[in-house]
Amino acid sequence: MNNISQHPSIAAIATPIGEGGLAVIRVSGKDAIQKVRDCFRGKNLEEAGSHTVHFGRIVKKDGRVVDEVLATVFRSPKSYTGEDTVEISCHGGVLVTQTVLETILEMGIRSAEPGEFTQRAFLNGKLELSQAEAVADLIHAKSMKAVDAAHQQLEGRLGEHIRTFRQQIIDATAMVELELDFIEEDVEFANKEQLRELLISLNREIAGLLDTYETGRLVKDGVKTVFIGRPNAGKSTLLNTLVGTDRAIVTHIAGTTRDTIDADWSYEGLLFKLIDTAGLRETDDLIEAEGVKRSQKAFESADLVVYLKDLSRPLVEAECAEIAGFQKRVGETPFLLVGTKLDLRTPDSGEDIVNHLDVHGISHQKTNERIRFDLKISALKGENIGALKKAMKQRALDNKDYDASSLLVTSSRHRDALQKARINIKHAISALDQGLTGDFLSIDLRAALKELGTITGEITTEDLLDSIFSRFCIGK
Ligand SMILES: Nc1nc2c(ncn2[C@@H]2O[C@H](COP(=O)(O)OP(=O)(O)OP(=O)(O)O)[C@@H](O)[C@H]2O)c(=O)[nH]1
Ligand SMILES: [Mg+2]
Repeated sequence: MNNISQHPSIAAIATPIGEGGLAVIRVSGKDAIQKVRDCFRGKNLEEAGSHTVHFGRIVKKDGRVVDEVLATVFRSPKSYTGEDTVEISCHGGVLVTQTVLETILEMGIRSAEPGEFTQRAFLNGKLELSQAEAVADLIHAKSMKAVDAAHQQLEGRLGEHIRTFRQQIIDATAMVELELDFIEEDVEFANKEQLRELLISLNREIAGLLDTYETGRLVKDGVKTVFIGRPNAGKSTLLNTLVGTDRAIVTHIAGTTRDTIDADWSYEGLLFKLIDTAGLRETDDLIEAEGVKRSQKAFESADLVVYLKDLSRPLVEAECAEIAGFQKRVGETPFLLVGTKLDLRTPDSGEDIVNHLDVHGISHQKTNERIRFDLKISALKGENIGALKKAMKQRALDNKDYDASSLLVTSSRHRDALQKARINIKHAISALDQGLTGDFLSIDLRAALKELGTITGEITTEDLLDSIFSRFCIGK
């Protein structure tokens, strides 16, 4: 590592604030080892080798012992940040930990900003930007699938793809620009057909990566799943059944749930952010009316909508229209129509609505598939709950599942950059097809190169780095 720069030292508590067996304080920077040595009674840390651990005491300037600790020394460049680093493991009390940190700060070290250690690691070339972002994703991961996706990115697999794309564009740009240099001589260096093939294949590969984003986003953030339906349909009962606790109040009274209720639930490694809502109905009750408004709002931002219809009640035309309305409004959003209280089903619950309406002379066209249930369940008896879980996952991921080794684009920042790069490549292809001169091609190719460079961090701005690293916790 030859591009390491050591900045003024920073320190922060790297473990969560709270009582625990141990806490870790991280100190990194050009005089980190010397400054910690000044408040450490034990081995002279300035003489300690890299990756060695030393028992000692942290002592205030007035000689008061703060705690017995273990200090691990990492010497530049072999540390997380690339700088000289000391990690101090102390007893995990809130006050003890804070006093150890304070003592270190009193030696003339400043507190680290959120993500500053990782930012230094990036600036010192220890991590690419997409890898640094994966560190935050890993910390925030709430499901095993999110952990897997973060690991793939942390291992640099996204970076590898991006570097390959960039290299191909650099080669293409070089061909085009070389030709421009010799424009007077009418020399053709770039084989147009070869160049076109290269750009088309790049376009396809970027599109392939972009295709993983929808799944990647759901894997990383969780599937926002909204249960809607009429009062008493069994929405809260289903939420409680899935999460396995009495999270939401359930009663036989219609209109029990007034506000939206959230609960996290994982299925086969995928996080679902379940949202139970107030049953939909016209009401004069101010509180309930506000609840119904919130149900609608939750519905609008859902990744998966589950409409619950009580099978113990006859289907009325108004609900039939309501279901059709929802199916229309969800558009592309995955939707499941689920019949509930299967154990209490009545013959005219809507299951056979097509036939039922036929008897009354209403045309097939109007009712066609409007009330075809995806599933019928009894949350109370546990009937078909396994099938529902499976259907929720399949519908949310559009039947696409990925294993732990799949590379997924999980960040909207990366998606945006890939989309822009792709647009530039498409422009370059049409410039080629229209027989435009190389300088047009070169502009498009360079723009694509720049977009891809922002993913790995070859191209950055201060604002971009600030917005990325402010997502981190202090001490990371
Ligand atoms: N027999 C039977 N009863 C059920 C089932 N699911 C829910 N119930 C009952 O139906 C009633 C209403 O259930 P809730 O879960 O509160 O219904 P909800 O859709 O949340 O109702 P609101 O909050 O009023 O919108 C309760 O008495 C539940 O015990 C089921 O599968 N079978
Ligand atoms: Mg409820």
